[in-house]
Amino acid sequence: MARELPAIAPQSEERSFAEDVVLGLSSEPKKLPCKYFYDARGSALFDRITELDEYYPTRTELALMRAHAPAIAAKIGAGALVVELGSGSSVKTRLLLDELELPTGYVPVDISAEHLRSAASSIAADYPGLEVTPVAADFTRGFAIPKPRPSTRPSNKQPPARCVVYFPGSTIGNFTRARALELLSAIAAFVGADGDERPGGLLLGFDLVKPADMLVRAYDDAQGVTSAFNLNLLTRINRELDGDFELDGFEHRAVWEPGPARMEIFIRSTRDQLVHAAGHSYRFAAGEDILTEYSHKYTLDSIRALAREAGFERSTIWTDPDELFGVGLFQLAD
Ligand code: SAH
Ligand code: AVI
Repeated sequence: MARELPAIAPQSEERSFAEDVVLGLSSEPKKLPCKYFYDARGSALFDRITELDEYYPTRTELALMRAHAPAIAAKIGAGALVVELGSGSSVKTRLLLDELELPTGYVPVDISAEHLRSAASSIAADYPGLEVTPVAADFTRGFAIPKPRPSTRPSNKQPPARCVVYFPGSTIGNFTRARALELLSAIAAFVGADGDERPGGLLLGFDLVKPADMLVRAYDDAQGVTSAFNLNLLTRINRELDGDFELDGFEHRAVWEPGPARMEIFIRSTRDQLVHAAGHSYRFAAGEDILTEYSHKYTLDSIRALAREAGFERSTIWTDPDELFGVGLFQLAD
């Protein structure tokens, strides 16, 4: 039986890139969905962000995985099917795969198809016994994952003992709390599907609330890599939707909003201008923003409450000594 992650976007929201751009740039205030950052160049720029001194999340999460992957793997148990949402370069995954006992398969899911294929090939080459089945999809729209192929390995003749969704990188932070709850609830249903020996779980990487100056530096780095990542969205619109954005008329902006506990990322127009894309025109006033991304930060209590509300009854959380970042294993009751 193929297993399906139900869509969290209602049918009416299943819009194309062109439709989202027309809608977002015609609305007041202007906005664009952050999932469109990730064309081939966007994925490469994100990888550069992960290496910046200012961008603490990746190195902190990697250190947490290095320290705790054995304990995480022991809690997950043998024969797990690992489904990773927003797998990107699948770097952290290796630390998990190195420790898991006879995983049944690895299913990386990412919207950035080219980047996904190259990361999946590299994992398949380095883990020869593991069945790697990349799925190029928008994970908010629901997708089916192929049934693991029976192999000659005795462990693979059985259905997976349990399914674990790996969702690292604090990508959960890019969703509002309401959307995060919908996504986590869909994941809880997905890992609790009938037919497994035991219910599975969610291994989640989430970013923690911290002083504003550290957050702003992480999203507005000195080398301007995050700025290039943000403005690449305009380059993508120019290329794919026949746009005429002049990049020197726009700038990157990153703001911490303590109320909703999130970074808000904008592209600001530096002058009055008229821009065309996807067959429509859009007027920008000097100083007018396009909201391109939210990056929500959690507390240990707020992430536990979110997971519990989504249906995960058991939680184990690991954090670094400075409590910059968290990795949580959220499980359904046996
Ligand atoms: N997991 C990696 C990458 C995080 S960057 C890490 O921890 O470093 C976010 C990743 O999610 C990118 O690879 C991007 O292409 C992917 N992504 C973002 N929105 C997505 C969506 N709606 N559906 C599928 N993939 C998405
Ligand atoms: C992928 N996501 C979790 C990153 C974040 O930190 O919100 C994307 C990012 N945006 C700017 N820098 C990094």
